[in-house]
Amino acid sequence: MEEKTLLLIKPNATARNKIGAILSMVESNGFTIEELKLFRMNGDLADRFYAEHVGKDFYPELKRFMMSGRIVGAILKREEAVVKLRELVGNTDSAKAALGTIRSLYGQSKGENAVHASDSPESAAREIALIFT
Ligand code: IDP
Ligand code: MG
Repeated sequence: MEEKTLLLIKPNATARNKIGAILSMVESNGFTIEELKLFRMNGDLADRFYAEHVGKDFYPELKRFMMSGRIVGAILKREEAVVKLRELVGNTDSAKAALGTIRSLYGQSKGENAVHASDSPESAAREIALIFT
């Protein structure tokens, strides 16, 4: 079934001019870009977007990182979009991400891992509503 998911290109990847390369990978892998947005995340949006992580030991670092620069948001569409994008993105920790995945190519660490991808259709709907209001 055709499905939507949310991709965020995080500040470490936009700062390194990898927006085009990452969007190109996504399009080459069968995703259609339905909507696209370049923006900055403020603290309030970070807390709402990452509600499940607020209070964890790494959250202050994550929040600082996500507020540190430009972010690209993309609504992507294809069959099984959520699972297929998570596969293309790879493991959270860039060092553990499989060869050829976005995080293996453009991530620098577990925190600065180049992209976000929704982890379920429900998360995708919630996150799309937060970013594309
Ligand atoms: P995911 O992005 O692969 O779904 P989550 O566990 O949901 O991974 O974590 C959300 C984001 O928080 C990660 O993408 C990463 O940027 C950051 N993060 C997760 N764990 C750590 C950590 O141990 N140290 C620093 N940052 C982390
Ligand atoms: Mg997650």
